[in-house]
Amino acid sequence: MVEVPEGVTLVVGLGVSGRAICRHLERRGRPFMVADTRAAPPGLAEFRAAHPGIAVHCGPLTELDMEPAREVVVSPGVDPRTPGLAALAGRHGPDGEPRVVGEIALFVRAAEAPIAAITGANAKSTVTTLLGEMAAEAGVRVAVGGNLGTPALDLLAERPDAELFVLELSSFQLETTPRLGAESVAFLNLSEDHLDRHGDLAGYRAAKQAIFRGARHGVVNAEDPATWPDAPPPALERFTTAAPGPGEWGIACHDGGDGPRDWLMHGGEPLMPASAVRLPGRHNQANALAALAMGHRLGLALPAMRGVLERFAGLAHRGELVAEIDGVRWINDSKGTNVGATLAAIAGLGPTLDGRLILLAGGDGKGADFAPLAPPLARHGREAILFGRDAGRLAAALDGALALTRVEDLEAAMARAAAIAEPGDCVLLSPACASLDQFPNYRARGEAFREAVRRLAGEERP
Ligand code: UMA
Ligand code: ADP
Repeated sequence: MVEVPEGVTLVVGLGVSGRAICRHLERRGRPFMVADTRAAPPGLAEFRAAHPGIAVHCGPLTELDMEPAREVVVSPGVDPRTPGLAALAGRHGPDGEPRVVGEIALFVRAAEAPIAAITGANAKSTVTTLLGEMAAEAGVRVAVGGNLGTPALDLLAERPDAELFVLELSSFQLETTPRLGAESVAFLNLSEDHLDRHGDLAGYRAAKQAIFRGARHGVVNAEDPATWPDAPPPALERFTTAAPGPGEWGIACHDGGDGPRDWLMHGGEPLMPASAVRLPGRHNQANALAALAMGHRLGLALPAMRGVLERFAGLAHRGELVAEIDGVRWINDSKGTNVGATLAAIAGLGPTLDGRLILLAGGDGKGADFAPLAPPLARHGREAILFGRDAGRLAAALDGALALTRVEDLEAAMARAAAIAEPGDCVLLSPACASLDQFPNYRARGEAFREAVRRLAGEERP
């Protein structure tokens, strides 16, 4: 048994978040040690070289006596129910703080500017980026990060002058945040994801509900009651893709002088034509409304917010058109890592096609039910080409809906897609699964797709 020295903070996980936690503790002069459940985490030698005096424990957490630790700060990927941690999780120290917390708990204690935070099963990165851009456009010194981009604790050091923090927060991060105390929060939508960690949808929802703790303003999805708070903040607003009720953010027919068409609305106030939002699809208009609702609360000027919505073309790996080759569009939606995201991609694309959809899907399904994909694929799909760990479960769920082919990996899936695609078709990588069984992360999967598309383009047009 290795004993954590009395009063020392234990950092669990030597990844992106764990390293940010170490840097933060170092800046604050707080003694700490590190544990990682892997025998040899990548980058360990570099970490030891950069932090010569810091003890690092590699291996099961049950080998550690954490009792004397001042507190334990876990990385998002580490389940507080992990053997070795579970006994301490849920207990509180003399200061009333839980003994086991995450990176965001440390951030909340140290941050001096207001926080705007976004969670949901999907669209977090898109809405976080939109709101961050809107704030910057409106002249606010804003720092953007969290689950996306720069880890939250690094923002404190990189942007000491920040007037506003805009954070994307995952269920993993929220689960270990006792009280966020944000100025404005949004819970965008809920569909199955991370069930391997949270057990069921109720567990996943409960983790995300933590975003409302101490919030002064909340934005939720009128069409998705799972996003509504159990304990509502003092101010609560709703967005909808239907006509808005009083005070709601929605979409309604309005004549702005050039004939009646759909406009984004705040109650009865027209904000901008829906078609002026550059991101495609109804789901992105919902994302725009959520960002507008938060921005409005934060005092951002409407023209600045409108300008961002008119020009923002989307993040890489989210419905990204990589190329059109011989009339076939190749779209990289590698960030479609759950069923809800893939459904949104199919719903957005399907009706726009002259031909049919060829879906490339598979990977680690995280325990999700793939059955909801069958009806829209029956309507729009030519074939689903399945790869990775859960190809078999996907095939079982889609059986009878459309033609299915199982292959080993993404490369083989793309070769098959190139062979069967007809002009007017769209080849969509939206895997409904995490990538981790075959790739380091979703970005690497998206890059592999892009590379292969470039090679195909080269072959077709020498
Ligand atoms: N580790 C253990 N034991 C475990 C699990 C992990 O020791 O049981 C160790 C790993 O060996 C590794 C480290 O912890 O050394 C990795 O930690 P991590 O899995 O928490 O990942 P980080 O590299 O710290 O990145 C995390 C987020 N990752 C996850 O939540 C899985 C990043 O979100 C985030 O950007 C980063 O912190 C900064 O805040 C990525 C993500 O995939 C983008 N998030 C999920 C998602 O969006 O669906 C939630
Ligand atoms: P997150 O950070 O929550 O994963 P992203 O903005 O990165 O969200 O988008 C992830 C996936 O969700 C992408 O595949 C995207 O096409 C899809 N998506 C975007 N907006 C929505 C929405 N409103 N509902 C469902 N899926 C969406």
